[in-house]
Amino acid sequence: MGQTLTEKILEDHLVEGELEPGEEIGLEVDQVLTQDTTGTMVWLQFEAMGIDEVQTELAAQYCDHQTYQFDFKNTDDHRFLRSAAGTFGAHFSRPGNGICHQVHKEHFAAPGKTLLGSDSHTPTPGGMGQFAIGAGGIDIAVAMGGAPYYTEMPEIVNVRLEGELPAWATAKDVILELLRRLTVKGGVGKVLEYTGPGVETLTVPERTTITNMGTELGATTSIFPTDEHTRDYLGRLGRAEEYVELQPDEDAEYDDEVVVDLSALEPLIAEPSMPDNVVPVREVEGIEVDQVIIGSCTNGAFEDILPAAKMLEGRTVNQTTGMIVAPGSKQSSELLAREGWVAEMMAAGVNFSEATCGACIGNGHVPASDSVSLRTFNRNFEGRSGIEDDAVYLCSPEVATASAIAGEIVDPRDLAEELGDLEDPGLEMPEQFDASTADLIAPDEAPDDDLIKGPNIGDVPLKDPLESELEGPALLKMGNNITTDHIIPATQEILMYRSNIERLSEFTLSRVDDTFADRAKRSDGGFLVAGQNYGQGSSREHAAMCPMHLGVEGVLAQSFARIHRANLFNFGLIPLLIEEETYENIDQGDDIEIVDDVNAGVRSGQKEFTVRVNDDWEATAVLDASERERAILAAGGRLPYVRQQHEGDGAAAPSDD
Ligand code: MIC
Ligand code: SF4
Repeated sequence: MGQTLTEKILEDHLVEGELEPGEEIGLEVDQVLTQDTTGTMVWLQFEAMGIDEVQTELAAQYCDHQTYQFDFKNTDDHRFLRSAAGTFGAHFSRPGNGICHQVHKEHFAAPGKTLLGSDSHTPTPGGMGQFAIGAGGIDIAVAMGGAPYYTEMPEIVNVRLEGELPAWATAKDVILELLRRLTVKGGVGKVLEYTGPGVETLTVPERTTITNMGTELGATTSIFPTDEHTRDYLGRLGRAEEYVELQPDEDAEYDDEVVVDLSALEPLIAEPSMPDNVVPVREVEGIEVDQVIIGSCTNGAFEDILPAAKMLEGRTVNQTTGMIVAPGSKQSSELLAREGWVAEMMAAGVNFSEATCGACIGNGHVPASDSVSLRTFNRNFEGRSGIEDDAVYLCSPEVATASAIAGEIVDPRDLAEELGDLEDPGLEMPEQFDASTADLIAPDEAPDDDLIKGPNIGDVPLKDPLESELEGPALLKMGNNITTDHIIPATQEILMYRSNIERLSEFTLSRVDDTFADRAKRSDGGFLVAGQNYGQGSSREHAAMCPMHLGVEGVLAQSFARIHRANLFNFGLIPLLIEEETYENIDQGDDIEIVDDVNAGVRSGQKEFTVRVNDDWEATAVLDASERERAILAAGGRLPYVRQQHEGDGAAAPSDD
């Protein structure tokens, strides 16, 4: 039987386990990336493991999420990160140089290699044939120490692309169409592997828009084969020698198949406040638009901004609409500036931002109250833009620009008909992505060789080993699809405490119930109760670390998102699966007791635990975990576990198996 592309790359990197869906596999990690809001914990954990130097082929530290400094805290974080990159041997991308996924794509992403990143959109370079996975920070620290990355072998879905995109339909519409069909939990436990004749009609930047936003489906990763487009793109980046041909076998067998006819697509848009709320743009035409932003790691590259610039040539942005371009990388801005496009856009009424995540997580450009914001981003979770009652729509740069011109949501096909001289700008790349690398510091050029810790850099929180008796109230009952933005919001006033868990914990679940942190602190332990897909969204391990810090002992949910589930183990919180009926019958405030000896049960491989509620009724909760995950949980989390292993076998930390 032939192999899928995923199986080929995984087989090349497999150090433990078998490539059977559901089995735990250990993978060799070639590259890692981390960013500023997850990176401080990564390096503090790396330091705590006592390793002197990064062991992977390549490590890169980006400063992208929080580049507007409101006081010293984030500047301290950035200085610490520069010093950590220098001390331990990682590339350092200075604040303002761009968003990790875009800069990584430009400089380091390589077909056939594995990449692990402490950001959920790490799968972006899957569009160039890289097998890239998002994970929690401690997973990155452990991988940098040379240990394999363990995960469940996903099912492999064949996303077969047929036909060719018609005018004004874009790569963004391909992924929005998949979200419309599969929903935000449709990809959990799956790799989406793109095949079919439609693949060769898409350039690499189009493919990376699709793989980037595959994260919104909950997928482990998404990947395209490599071909002449990949070779061409690497050539333009000046890295032609890194091209490797990667294709699935013709008789490869997949676990499932989804067919998308590109020629049947039209401009689509995700309505507030979930990326799978997708409808044709024509269905929402006429809604007044207050703000338009082009940017983010999904559609913030040179190739995404240029179409907007072309559409705006000789035109202006509507007077009641503010338009911002936030480039994904400084390289993109530099190239656009050299070709004169920045000036053209400014003349049309566009404000140019520095290359940052910024507005994507409510850091600047917060929309006005009761207003509509159209963004080319990947997430529109409620409140993420920095204001609670936001109305954020997600769309392509073409739809965003057309709407900025019209001042209301408009399908560019209709605007083109009305204006008579507006043409689909298509996608154009520079001959060479030839720009300054002054903001990228290689390990052998690093100015620091010692860690610089200002007052904002706290300690890594640690938990005691798992107890035998777990009992406490249901501290909070939540619904389906609770995001990590609900658990630990990422907006400016909160983001600045990412290195200070004591302070950050005060914001835990404040978006659901602002009395939660206080109540949890005062309670002697307790549980969180949730519906389906708990913890979807980001990789931020703070969403497990902060509840742990507040004394939460476990989460009872109908299902978990992949990265958050791993983070719960990594911080010693037991993730238990409950049936819908149990979920329905538990009320907030109910007393929950796990009847069994939890520590012994977790260690011995016990799957079913009895949960007694209010000393009145009982239900079964399931711990679906590998032997390794159980050992981590019993130890009180990953760092205590790694230390235990280290002490146990005398090996250089981190021995993680
Ligand atoms: C996001 O898009 O939600 C973030 C902010 O990039 C996060 C990382 C973080 O919370 O620091 C992610 O995607 O993992
Ligand atoms: Fe940054 Fe937004 Fe991309 Fe996350 S999704 S990496 S916040 S641009």
